[in-house]
Amino acid sequence: MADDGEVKLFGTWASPFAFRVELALKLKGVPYEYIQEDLTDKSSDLLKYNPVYKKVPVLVHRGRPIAESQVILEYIDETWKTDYPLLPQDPYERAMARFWARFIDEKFLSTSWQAACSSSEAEREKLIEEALGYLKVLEEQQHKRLLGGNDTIGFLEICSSFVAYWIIVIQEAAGVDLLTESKFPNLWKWAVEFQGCPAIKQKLPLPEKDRLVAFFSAMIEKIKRYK
Ligand SMILES: N[C@@H](CCC(=O)N[C@@H](CS)C(=O)NCC(=O)O)C(=O)O
Repeated sequence: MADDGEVKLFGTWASPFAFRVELALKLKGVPYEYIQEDLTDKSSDLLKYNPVYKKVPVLVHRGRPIAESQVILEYIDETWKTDYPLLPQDPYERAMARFWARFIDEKFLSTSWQAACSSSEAEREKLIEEALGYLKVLEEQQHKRLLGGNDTIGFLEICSSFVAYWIIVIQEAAGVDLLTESKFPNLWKWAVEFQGCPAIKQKLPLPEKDRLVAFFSAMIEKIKRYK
């Protein structure tokens, strides 16, 4: 694909949100420059481009910044209309993809991360119960939509990479049990498929698990110390 103006992605290697954007750019075949941020010492460019949240990922296209991974994915899909659409063409299916992606971020992701970082046993148990409830919803209703029985990776699958991979890493780092094969066989099977999916292996391999576990263990310990 021709270079459609300058594209820069501010991210960091362990971020599930930056991974989403990088995978979308790779699937679309959009050339970009990756700027690796150190979140303990954020660059002045990151603070300039995302003054509201001061977080990665930020996509800068022709000098204009866009923050928030789901917003960025939609921008990418609308800007680079290649033969690889990320969102479904059908309006109802498109609405469903957005609905479930939002459910994953606003419900499961935030609750499971709080559970991983909680230093109070009682609070942690409560959050684990809540997160398991969200997984039950995904297990019963959602695994069929994910991957859809083929190797297509679209908006929802990209956003679901947190469930298919990062949560398995984070729960190991934090010593909590959330997504397990015995509790959620459908989701587990789908997560294994997702990790082995050729499109991911070829375009953007998932970050190495041991390295991620070590990274998140250290991060979780640090967060607990400062609570
Ligand atoms: N809702 C945001 C979440 C982004 C986010 O939490 N990024 C983390 C890295 S995984 C970050 O930059 N954290 C830095 C900070 O909180 O100071 C998205 O979807 O992009």
